Amino acid sequence: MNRERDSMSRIAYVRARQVLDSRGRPTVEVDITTDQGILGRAAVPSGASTGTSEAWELRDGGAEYAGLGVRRAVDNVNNIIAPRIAGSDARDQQAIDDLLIALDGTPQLKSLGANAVLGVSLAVCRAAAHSQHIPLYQWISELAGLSSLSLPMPMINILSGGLHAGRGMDVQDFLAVPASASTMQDALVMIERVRSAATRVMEARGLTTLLADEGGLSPGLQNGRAALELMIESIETAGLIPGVDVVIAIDVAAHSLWDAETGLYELAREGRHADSSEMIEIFTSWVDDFPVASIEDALDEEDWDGWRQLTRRLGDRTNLIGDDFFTTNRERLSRGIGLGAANGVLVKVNQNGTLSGTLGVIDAARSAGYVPVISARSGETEDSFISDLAVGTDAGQIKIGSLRCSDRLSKYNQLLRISENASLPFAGMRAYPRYSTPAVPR
Ligand code: 2PG
Ligand code: MG
Repeated sequence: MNRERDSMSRIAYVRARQVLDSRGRPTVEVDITTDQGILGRAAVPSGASTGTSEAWELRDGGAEYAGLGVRRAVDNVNNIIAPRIAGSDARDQQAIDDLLIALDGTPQLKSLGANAVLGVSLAVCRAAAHSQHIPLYQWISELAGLSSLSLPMPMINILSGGLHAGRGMDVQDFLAVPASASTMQDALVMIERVRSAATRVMEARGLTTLLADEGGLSPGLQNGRAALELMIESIETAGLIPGVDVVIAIDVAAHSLWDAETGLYELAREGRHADSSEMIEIFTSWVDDFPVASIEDALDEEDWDGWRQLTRRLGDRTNLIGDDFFTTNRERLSRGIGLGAANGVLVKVNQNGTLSGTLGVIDAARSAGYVPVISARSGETEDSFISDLAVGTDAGQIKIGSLRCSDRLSKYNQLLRISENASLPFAGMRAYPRYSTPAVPR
């Protein structure tokens, strides 16, 4: 390593500020500048349906922004973290992440705030990539120790309910996966057809076409079956074949349905409660009757036994993804793997708190045969880091939101830019080994 390269990656300045996310809520943005004036900037996302074990978002309390300000986290970056990492080489991602965790000293990063820590961790990574004049995804792949990269298959929100749409439906998201797409461009063309068709179908039925937090539609339907039928009708109206061209993914976000007092899932729109085994029956009937290739957070984050039963029942037919269930946390994932609970993991950088920790979770998932899905949060910014993360880790899948709103499109557009590198293959349905296309299309 020569001296010039050395100083190019040396951190000179660290500066955090409070900016606003896609819900108009404060979040942390961090600038890292190297000795040679190269800038790495990153902004931190934020969830609405959050898992209890997520790394800790430090909020100010008080009156401004209803207590959601992040000035304390910003101060922690500027006053505590900055002097400790100034002079470090931005390419030493693992060492810097380790230092951040040690500086915080709590398991959930409660003292500095995971929003402070993550902002620095991601900005360091970008500064290192820029200072070496290589694409961010390439630098991430080097950090992850991978040589094969790919463009991920997207799962794209069409209909939303739960905490993303005023609880208009019990289930949080119904997403479309463009199964027959052979390129990233193809994938987006197909899903935009489905998204527009859904709008037309809903208008014709007199349903509201107002947007949910991630740009999906929020029809406010009474049960999951009605939403699945609307998905099928939208795919067909788009001139595509359900189960062949487009398959369905679901994010139940069951933690927000769980009533800890009764130990039951509250399906408020249906006007009933269900226990774990009744929930599993419901999902089995959906998988039997519709081309459902992936179900996320089908059960509550502490319903370990339910998850095991669910995986026994459906794990060889569909992807079962843990979001709040695993919270991008190595210990929770290892416990799930040990129990045979789920077969995939949602990966959210802010649930973990550092980039290195996130890469460790992806690696652990892959070693156990669990499929990773790199995911945005419902509160996002223009930062497109996760697009490069999905490519650089060869994750095979990404979940960003609908093809609406610039906070979502910044990430799809970054995937389009990355796809100009013709040497990168499109992952296609590689991450859905359990799904089999029906012999006779519906
Ligand atoms: C999820 C995410 C993204 P949130 O539940 O998977 O859809 O939502 O960021 O609100 O947790
Ligand atoms: Mg989820």
